Amino acid sequence: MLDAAARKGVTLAVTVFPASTHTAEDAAAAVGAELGQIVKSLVFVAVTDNGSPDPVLCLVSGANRVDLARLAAVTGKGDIRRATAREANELTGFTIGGIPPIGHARPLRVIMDPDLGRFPVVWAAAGTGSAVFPVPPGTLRILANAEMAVIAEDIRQADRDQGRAAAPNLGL
Ligand code: 5CA
Repeated sequence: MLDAAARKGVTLAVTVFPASTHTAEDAAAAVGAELGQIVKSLVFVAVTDNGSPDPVLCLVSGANRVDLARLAAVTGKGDIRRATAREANELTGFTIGGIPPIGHARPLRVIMDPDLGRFPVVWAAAGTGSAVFPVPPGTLRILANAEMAVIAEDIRQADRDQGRAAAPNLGL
């Protein structure tokens, strides 16, 4: 993963925590960042005609949830679902909770949630469930060769958890 960044001229500084950074909530607590500042690296698969899973990696703000209909529209793959833990491991070479946004076993199509761009720096998993690294979202997009597209549900998970309504859509 560090090699993948170095090949593009970027040096990443990994922080290893004594506590778990397995989930976005864990990582936010360990780093002292907002939940929205944590990058979730979520693997989805579309089923192809020959039956082999066609993977898509979504880099999603920790406060957001992926909307499968939006992901299907963005990718043009109608039949898309969350990868199982086993599939995610086979497709990336990493285990859930530590899947990094770059440096996978083989190249994956990557879609990035624009909400990550609201922060000067975001934190992503560095290959294990206790290691993360900070990166400006624009740099992450370049390193991951990611397409930016709205793939999250409209209501942020943080608002849902706290029973708040979504911000009104004023059509602006
Ligand atoms: N290290 C943290 C923050 S950088 C991290 O990797 N977060 S994560 O969101 O990218 O990975 C955890 C996510 O994996 C969970 O939000 C959950 O959506 C997903 N997940 C957990 N268990 C499974 C499973 N059995 N199958 C598919 N997805 C799973």
